[in-house]
Amino acid sequence: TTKTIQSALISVFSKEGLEPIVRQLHSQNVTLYSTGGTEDFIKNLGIPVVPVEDVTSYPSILGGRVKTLHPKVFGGILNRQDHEGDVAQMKEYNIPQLDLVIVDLYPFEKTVASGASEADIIEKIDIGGISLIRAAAKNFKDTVIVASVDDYSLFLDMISTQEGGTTLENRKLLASKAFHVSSHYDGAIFNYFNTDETFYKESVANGQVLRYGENPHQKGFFFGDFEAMFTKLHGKELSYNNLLDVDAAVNLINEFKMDGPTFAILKHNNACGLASRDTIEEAYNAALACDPTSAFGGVLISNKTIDVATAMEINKLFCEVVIAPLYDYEALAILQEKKNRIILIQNEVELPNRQVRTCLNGLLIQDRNTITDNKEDLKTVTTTSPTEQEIEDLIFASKICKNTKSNTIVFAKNGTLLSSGTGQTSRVDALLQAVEKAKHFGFDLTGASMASDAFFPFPDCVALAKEAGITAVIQPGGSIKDGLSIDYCNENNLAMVFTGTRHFKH
Ligand code: 93A
Repeated sequence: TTKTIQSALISVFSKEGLEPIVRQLHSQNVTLYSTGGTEDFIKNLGIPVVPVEDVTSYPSILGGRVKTLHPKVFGGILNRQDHEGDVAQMKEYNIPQLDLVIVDLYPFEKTVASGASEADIIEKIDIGGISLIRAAAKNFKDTVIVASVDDYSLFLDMISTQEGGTTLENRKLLASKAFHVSSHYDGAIFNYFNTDETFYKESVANGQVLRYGENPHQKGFFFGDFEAMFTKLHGKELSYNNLLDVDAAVNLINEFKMDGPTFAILKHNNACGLASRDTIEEAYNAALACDPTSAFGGVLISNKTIDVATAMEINKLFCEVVIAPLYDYEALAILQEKKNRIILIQNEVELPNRQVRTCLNGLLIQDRNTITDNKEDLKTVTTTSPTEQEIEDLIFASKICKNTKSNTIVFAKNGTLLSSGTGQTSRVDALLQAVEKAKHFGFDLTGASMASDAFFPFPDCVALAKEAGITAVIQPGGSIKDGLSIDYCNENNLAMVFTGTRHFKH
């Protein structure tokens, strides 16, 4: 069933596209009510129109800020026609029925974009219009709302095919479009008010203010419970970059929780040294030897208590942060000799299961990568099987690989990271970088193992690895060209295992 329209309130900022609607409504004998500018426009078309002032018995006041905000207007829109009390009050207060509301809001966004002054922008916050839209949309059972020029043709189609009337379905659809307009409009106003300054003021209240962000010209905050994860024993305030490195370090060392003494050195969130040995001092020295150049100013992390001997070795190096589960009393005294060095105890606290980062104008959320490759997951795909030592080294290399920026290739031998290629745009580049680094720091890759965070798209990686002296390879597998890499390995006595788990990290 359609409901005919007998009266309409029209209040539009832009008069564009309005003429055909007004003419159509006039031809249907609809009584038109209107505000100042719109009223003039309709009058100029030679169509009769009632000024809204005649309804309210009030002029437009406060420079137009209050023109439709009146019980006689809102009563006409919000009354329920099947409600006895409403019907009685409409009579009692002499409120005219308003069946249709057409609004085009003050152009708030356009005014902001034009670079207008704050006063001009504030004046373009439509109050009456948005209220008309919300009221008419709320009462869609009885009232039709056209809240945007974009809906003019839809509305005209509706009434011209239904003898000037609308169905309940029509009105509900227009109401939903109207709330879209109003929510977008208020969203734009919120965005205007929610400047960086208000954002940062809120952040100061809730987060930890950092000296700056990634660079000195960027502000930075940390939201989290640092004290739950670490006991800070010494040193300056942690910076934004320190926190990122500490995060990378903790994720990395957690892979070696169950292993013997293991020490890692990180720079720019990647391991530049990592080794497992019988003592933590030996592990530290082996980790440092991997790339002593990068280790300068790095973040150091140990999976075991740091003793005096290790502390004395560490003291020879300039490093930003040292993290360990515990420190021998005298070892701590030694490490504290450097005033700024940050010394942290890593408490036994699980990291959250979800990872969040901004992306475009929203967020990306994902589960933490909790899969650590282990012996049981390995599937040998070559005729040559890896030796027991190689299996150890493959797992060892894979744990480092998982915690290094993609694309990455890791070379390891006897529980030592020999070199890696990190954050390269091609896997071959990562491999070549790793080969070069190993050469540069005097490592012989003969008999070493190689880990790759993702599959090899072509057999070039295994060929280059073989040339460098690699004898065992670990990778997820899953390329359509896996067969070519496997064939190459078989022809050249390389052992290769598949894990089935990709370890991208970006
Ligand atoms: O300043 S307002 O927020 N106060 C009002 O009471 C009011 N009523 C309608 N702006 C108000 N309007 C807006 O005026 C409408 O949303 C429309 O954008 C404009 C139409 O004014 P005119 O018909 O005088 O050109």
